Amino acid sequence: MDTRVEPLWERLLAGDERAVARAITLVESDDPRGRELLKRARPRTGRATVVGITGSPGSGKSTLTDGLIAAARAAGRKVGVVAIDPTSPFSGGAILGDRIRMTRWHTDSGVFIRSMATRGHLGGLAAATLQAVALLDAAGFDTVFIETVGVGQSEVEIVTAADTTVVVLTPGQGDAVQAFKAGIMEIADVFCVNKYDHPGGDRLRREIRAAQELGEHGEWLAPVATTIASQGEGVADLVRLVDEHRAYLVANGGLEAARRRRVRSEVRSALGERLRRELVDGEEEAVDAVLAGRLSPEEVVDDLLRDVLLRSP
Ligand SMILES: Nc1nc2c(ncn2[C@@H]2O[C@H](COP(=O)(O)OP(=O)(O)OP(=O)(O)O)[C@@H](O)[C@H]2O)c(=O)[nH]1
Ligand SMILES: [Mg+2]
Repeated sequence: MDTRVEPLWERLLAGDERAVARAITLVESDDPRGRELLKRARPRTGRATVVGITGSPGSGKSTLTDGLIAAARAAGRKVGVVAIDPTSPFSGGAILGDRIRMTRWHTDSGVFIRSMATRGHLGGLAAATLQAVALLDAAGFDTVFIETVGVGQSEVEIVTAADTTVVVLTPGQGDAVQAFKAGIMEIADVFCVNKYDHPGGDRLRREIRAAQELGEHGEWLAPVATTIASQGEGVADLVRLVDEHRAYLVANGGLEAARRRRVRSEVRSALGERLRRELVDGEEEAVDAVLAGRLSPEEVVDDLLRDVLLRSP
């Protein structure tokens, strides 16, 4: 076992991008070699700055990320990007927009970009994503961006596991209200009103402020950047606000908390997925038992859980 991962491990530690790509694939498919690499990588994590970027489809997340990559590169940092591609139930494939908008970095060995489909993660999407982040961290990537459309429990779980979460909103879609309802306001460390060239940007900014005054917040009140990402406008300001949040975390012991959240998300996602997989086997039988009046749903759940425990290694 060890002999098989050894060369890959060495290359991973040296920051070799192809080794990182291979390791992530092994982890995604729940391969024992992936597990071994992760185990070795774990003690070497905790250095990277992890920034989550979330917002509705087409709000400009990738364009903004592109600008954030440029700033990080200018500061001499190595950058990893993990973009979650919502897998369309119709096309069955991943949307390639994320990659396309960041192609200019493909020749830069200091930038690693990976798209992950939302489907087909045996260990859970949040777990697989955060494990990819851990591998990048161990491989010496200084900043890791996670881009994700802010819908669905596992996506929110992923993005709240970042050190700093940027919520991207755009004018003219009643977005502040929607975001408020979807509980996305609370996860923002920094807001970004993108497409500020569109009408209604100022109004959206005011709506965010108003919503913040109503809601609860701790010491840190998420600031609002206004950007025209496609023209690079305001991106420097966004970078500054993200850096300020980082400095705030450093000064308040918040990085430890973020790291803890990250590992918790990973464990929770992996546990949920494992249980779901194990339970699915006995599900139909359980439904039959309830339908036939032999057992109550609660009794069926007790039985299923007992079976899982008996089977677990
Ligand atoms: N007018 C205007 N267009 C923008 C701005 N920022 C991005 N765009 C455009 O909006 C479109 C979507 O941008 P992306 O960066 O791909 O958005 P995204 O949120 O990553 O999209 P998904 O990953 O598909 O959810 C592209 O055509 C961008 O060029 C902006 O500030 N103003
Ligand atoms: Mg995108």
